[in-house]
Amino acid sequence: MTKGKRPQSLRLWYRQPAEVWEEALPVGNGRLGAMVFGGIREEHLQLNEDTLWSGFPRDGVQYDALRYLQPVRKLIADGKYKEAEQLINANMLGRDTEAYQPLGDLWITQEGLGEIMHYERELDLLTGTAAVTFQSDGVRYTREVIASAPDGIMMVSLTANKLGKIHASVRITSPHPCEDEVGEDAHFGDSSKWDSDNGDPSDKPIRDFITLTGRAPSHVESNYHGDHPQSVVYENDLGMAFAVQARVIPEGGTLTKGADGAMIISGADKITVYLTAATGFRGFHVMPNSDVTESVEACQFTLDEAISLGSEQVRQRHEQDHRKLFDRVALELGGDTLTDDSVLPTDLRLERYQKGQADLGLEVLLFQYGRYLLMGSSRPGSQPANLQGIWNDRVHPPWNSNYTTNINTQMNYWPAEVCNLAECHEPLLHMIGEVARTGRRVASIHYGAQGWAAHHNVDVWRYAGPSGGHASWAFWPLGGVWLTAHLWERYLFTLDTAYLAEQAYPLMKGAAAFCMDWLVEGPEGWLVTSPSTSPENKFKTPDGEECSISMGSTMDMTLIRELLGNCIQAADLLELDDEFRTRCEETRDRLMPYQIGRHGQLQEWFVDFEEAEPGHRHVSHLYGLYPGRQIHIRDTPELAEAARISLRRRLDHGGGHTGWSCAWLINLYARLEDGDAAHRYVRTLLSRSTYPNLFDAHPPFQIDGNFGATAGIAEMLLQSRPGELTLLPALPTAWSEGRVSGLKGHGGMTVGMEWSGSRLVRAELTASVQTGSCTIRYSHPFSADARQALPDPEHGGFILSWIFTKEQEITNGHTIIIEGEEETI
Ligand code: FUC
Repeated sequence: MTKGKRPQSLRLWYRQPAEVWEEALPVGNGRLGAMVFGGIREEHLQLNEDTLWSGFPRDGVQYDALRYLQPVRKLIADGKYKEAEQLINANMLGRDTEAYQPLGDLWITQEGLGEIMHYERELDLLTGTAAVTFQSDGVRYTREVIASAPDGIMMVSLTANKLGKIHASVRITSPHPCEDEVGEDAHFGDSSKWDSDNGDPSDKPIRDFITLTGRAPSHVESNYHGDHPQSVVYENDLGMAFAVQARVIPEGGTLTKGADGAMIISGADKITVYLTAATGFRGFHVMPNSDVTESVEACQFTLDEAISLGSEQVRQRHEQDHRKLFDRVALELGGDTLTDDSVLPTDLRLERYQKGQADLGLEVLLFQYGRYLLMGSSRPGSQPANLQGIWNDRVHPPWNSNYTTNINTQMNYWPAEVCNLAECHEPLLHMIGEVARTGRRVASIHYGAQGWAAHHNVDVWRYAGPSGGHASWAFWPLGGVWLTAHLWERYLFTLDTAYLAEQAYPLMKGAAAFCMDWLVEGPEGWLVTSPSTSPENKFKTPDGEECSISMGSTMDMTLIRELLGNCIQAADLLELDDEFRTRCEETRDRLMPYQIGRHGQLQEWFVDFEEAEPGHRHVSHLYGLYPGRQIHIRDTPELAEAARISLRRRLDHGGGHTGWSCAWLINLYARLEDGDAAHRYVRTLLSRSTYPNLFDAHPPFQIDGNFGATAGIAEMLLQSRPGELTLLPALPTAWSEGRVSGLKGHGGMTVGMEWSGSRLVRAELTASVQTGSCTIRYSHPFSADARQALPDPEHGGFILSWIFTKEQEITNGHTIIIEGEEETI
């Protein structure tokens, strides 16, 4: 739909190198990541490999915990919440997760440069390339960095527009104890044989390498208060081995070994650095290899393969693979009249925006950046994106850079399906299967329950028990339940029943089995969770004490209601498990319902407690509005209104103040179909919580806000629920002109739309399913293939039901063309 129109620029660019990490530019292939600083005399790539974590598989279950479950439940039933909390804090918590680790740093020092002119560095989202260009003594130098998924490597190319001008040294360091080895001296007359597409790798002496090997910490102990004298522990023969290898291929010039583990290249026309890494990770349940040999061999193998292709082919293969995913969704806002703000460097553009200037192109950039980051940190076969995606420079990262499953990990994947990156969702879906395995023992030993349970923190070892610390965050056995929503969502987008039967349903069923055992009878015979928290929030007890523990938090009840409903539907579809299905139904009917509190708000706890922090950043009780679908402005208007009031109260008390929390607001207001409010929080996020490299700030960096923003922008343009697609449900006034293509809806729909004067002009819906029906909804009149949409007298707006048939597929390939119509009043 974008044919013939000028595409808005999709690059981040700057006129100076990054001084700090939050200014550097990320590249990633799902497994390997780098932050590119773009220094002039010294280029710095801070490196990551996604399996490099501290620790090893350790039993985390607390055999003692179950002793306290009944006493705690009794205290709660007696209204002694604070005592219950104290008992949990003392006896029912666990230990913290291990920490995601930095790998190392690649340094390329460029010698022989004079005065520098015309410096620029950029990240081109379209091609997935970070680049630096500058001029010195009449020579134009260029560096390009890519992280290639098809070839499993990173590649840095240094070129100049005059021959023999590149003098550089290359070295690798690591924050971990390590050793390096540099290949022997070599001199190359005919450099072409080092980088040809036809070369046989076995002919090439492997003397141009730097290999750095080491081991990750055997443990990183939480040290929020800085009171642990040795929180990072390296023990002999424990801890995951890793290897990083770089091979430096110059064209022309000489290559010698430097004194400090560096490789020195003089007078080259071009230098290509191929880099890869491997670790001793062998699976979440297996001791990692602490010996580096296999990791080194893996690096050598990967680099041999890539070098045999040659730099040009590697680059082409990368770009092709990158564009195959990235190009699926195009978004433009502002129409042809938009001034091209991309003539301004991104940091200055952001500053201007923060002062109140409009810049729709920057909002588009934020949207597409989220897609870029998901592609960079989560690809089939990789680990899921953690709190920092894949990019972390600290041995002791904030919150261990782990998988925080009481909002953050899930938010990372909100954009995956709707933004047409379904394969990037896979690492999360795969992780759920692994957490279900560790979580089975947790359910049984901690709670005497069947099925599986996970709490709010998970790591590469799939720790599923409660963390240490305080019950308000650590005691939340419903993390796994929330994760299973992603399995069902994947089904709704694809309608793939084989996937549902083989992967999703067994895991959903296990989580539901836990829930049904976990529920107890509460007030008025309703089934409730007990003990229960509303993630990280606290209420005031009748004695005025701040407390997190009670029963039946709205979040818990919502998640369980949703999961049981999903299981019922799945069992129906798959024609399985009659008895289990009936149990799900009977349980669901007895769950404590939503309650509306004294302010008209959606109640967060089973009693209308006073909130300890009314502006708290979590809005867990609004899960049913987004990402859940139990609360809907048309189906449950009273609950939607109560949710709106809850949201208002949170904001009036300073809520939404951090990156991810603000990003959640965009999605919630999109579901309330309040486009201007949703847009206000797009603006707030960019103005208040965004670093110069457009990374989300939850100080320091946390990637969830980037992903939440991308999902929110999509949610403003298209909403799906089973059997219904709503077009432009929350279009803000500021986005009166625009077009989007490639968004995904439930039921295998791909949606493109063009609008002008805040009204839909044309939409194109293509279904990948064979048969089925879908209601298309839009707030104004429209027609589809000469059929007029009908007014919806009950809810307002216009609807049109479409039935897909085999015959229709033959004539139009299941594409529906929709046209916006004039209002006829
Ligand atoms: C949740 C949030 C914190 C932080 C952490 C990683 O616990 O409450 O703000 O984002 O995750």
